[in-house]
Amino acid sequence: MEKQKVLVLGTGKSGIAAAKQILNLGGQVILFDSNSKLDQVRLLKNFNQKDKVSIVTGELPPEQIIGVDLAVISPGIPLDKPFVKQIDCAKIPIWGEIELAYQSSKGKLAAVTGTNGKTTTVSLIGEILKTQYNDVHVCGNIGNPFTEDALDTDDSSVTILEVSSFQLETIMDFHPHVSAITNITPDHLDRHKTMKNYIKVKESIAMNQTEDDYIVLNYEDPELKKFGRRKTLKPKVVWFSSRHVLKDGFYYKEPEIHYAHDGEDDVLLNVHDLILLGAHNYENVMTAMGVALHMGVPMDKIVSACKAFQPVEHRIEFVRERSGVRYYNDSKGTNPDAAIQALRAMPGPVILIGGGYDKHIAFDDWVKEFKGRVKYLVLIGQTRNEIAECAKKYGFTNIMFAEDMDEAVKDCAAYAEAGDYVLLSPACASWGMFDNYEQRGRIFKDLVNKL
Ligand code: UMA
Repeated sequence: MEKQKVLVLGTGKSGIAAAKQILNLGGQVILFDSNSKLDQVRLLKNFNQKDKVSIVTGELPPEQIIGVDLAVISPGIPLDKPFVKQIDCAKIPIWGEIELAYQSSKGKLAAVTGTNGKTTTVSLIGEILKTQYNDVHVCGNIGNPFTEDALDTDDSSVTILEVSSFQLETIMDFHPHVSAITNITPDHLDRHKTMKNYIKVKESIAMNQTEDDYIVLNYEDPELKKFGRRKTLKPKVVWFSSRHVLKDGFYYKEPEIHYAHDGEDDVLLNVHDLILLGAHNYENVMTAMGVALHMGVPMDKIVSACKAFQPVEHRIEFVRERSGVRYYNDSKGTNPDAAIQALRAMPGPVILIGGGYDKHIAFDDWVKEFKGRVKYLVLIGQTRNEIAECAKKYGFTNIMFAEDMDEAVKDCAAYAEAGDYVLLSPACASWGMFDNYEQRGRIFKDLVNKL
C-alpha cells in the first residue's frame, strides 16, 4: 500500500475507516462520494493536516482516476453505478472495504452472513470468544468497519465479522477459517435483482475456504441444505436444526439444545435458561455454538456465555411499559422474514408500525401473519401504500398512515389498551426517512420514553 494512490468510494463509516487504514500504511487517498451536498470541510476533520487525502464529491471527473492503483468501495454503493463502471473500464482493481481489511489483518477469522440473525449471532460469538481469547475483534456489518480494527490485529488475535451480501460482492482473497450462513430469505432484491444472484453472493463467503475450514449451515433452509451437500464445497459442514433431530450437528428439541457428534448426543442447555427468546434465537445460539467450537472454545465456556447473553439493541428490544402497554423496538426487522419472527415472539395483541424504504420485496408472507395477532397497523415511509394494498388483499383493514415516527408512536399510544404490545418492526430498511436502522430505533425509543 506504501506510496499507492487509492480511490476510496463512499464517505460513510466504511470509506473513512478504509481511508485511514490506507494512510496508516503509507498510501495516498482520494475520497469520493457522489452526494454533492456533503460538507467537505467536515469530512476533512476526520484526518490530520499532514495526511495525503483529498475529497471529491458529486461527479467523478475522469482525470481523478489517472494514476490510481486501487479503488476501495463502500458496501452501500451498487456495482452498476456509472462511476464504478468507469473505474472498472480503466482496469483499476476494485476491492471491497472488507477485502482491504482482510489483506492487512492477522490471527484467526470467523465470518457470519445470512438474511437474518447475523447481528445477534455475531455479538454472541464475540462474547463467547472473549471467554477464551484476550484479543477479540467484533466488526463488519454489525456497525464498526473491519478496516478500523485490521491493523490492530496480530497472530494471537481472533476476529468475528458480520458480513452482508453487499460486502461479499467485492471480496477476492477473503478467507475465514470458520464461516456461517444463518438463513437465506428474500432481501435486497433492488440491488441483487434476483434471488439466484442473492443466494450466490451469500454462498461466496465459502469461496476461498479449504478442507481444513468449517462452515456452519442451517439444515432447515432448503437453499443451504442443497449448498451444504454440494460436492464442490470444500469446508467441513456443521449443521444445525431447529426442527429435526440430527445424528451429527446441533439441534433443538424442546426444551433443549443438543450436540450430536462421534456417536454421542450431548444435551447442552435447556432453552428456558437462556435470556434470548424465540425459536429464531435458538437457531442463532446453535450457529454461534458451531462457530465458537471450531474457533477453539471449549463447550462448557460456550454454554455459560450463551446463558448469560442479553438481546442486542434494536432486535425485539423491550423499551418500556406504560398503562399496561408494552413497547418493543425491532428496528432491525428490515425485511419481511425478520418482521415475522418479531411478530411471532409477541405474546399478546400487537399494534404494529411498519413500512420504509422499498427493496422490491413482496409483503404477502408478513401480512398473512397479521391474522389473530395484529390489531392495528400504522404505516410509514415509501412502501406504505404497497403494504396497505397487500394487507387489504388478505382482508386486513385496520390501517393508519403516519407522516413520521412521532405521529406513528402517538397513534399507537392512542389506540393501545392494557395488555397490548406496540411493536416497531417495519419489514423495510430505514433509508429515505432515517440514516440507518439504529437511528430509526433510537428515535422510536426516545418518543416512547417521552409518552
Ligand atoms: N454513496 C455514494 N454513491 C452511491 C451510494 C452511496 O457515494 O451510489 C455514499 C453515500 O453518499 C454515503 C456513503 O456512500 O456517504 C455510505 O456508504 P455505505 O452505504 O456503504 O455506508 P457505511 O456508513 O459505510 O456503512 C456500511 C454498511 N452500510 C450498508 O451496507 C448500506 C453498514 O451496514 C455497516 O455497518 C458499515 O458499513 C460498517 O461495516 C448497515 C446496513 O444497513 C447496518 N447494512 C445492510 C443490512 O444490514 O441489511 C446491508
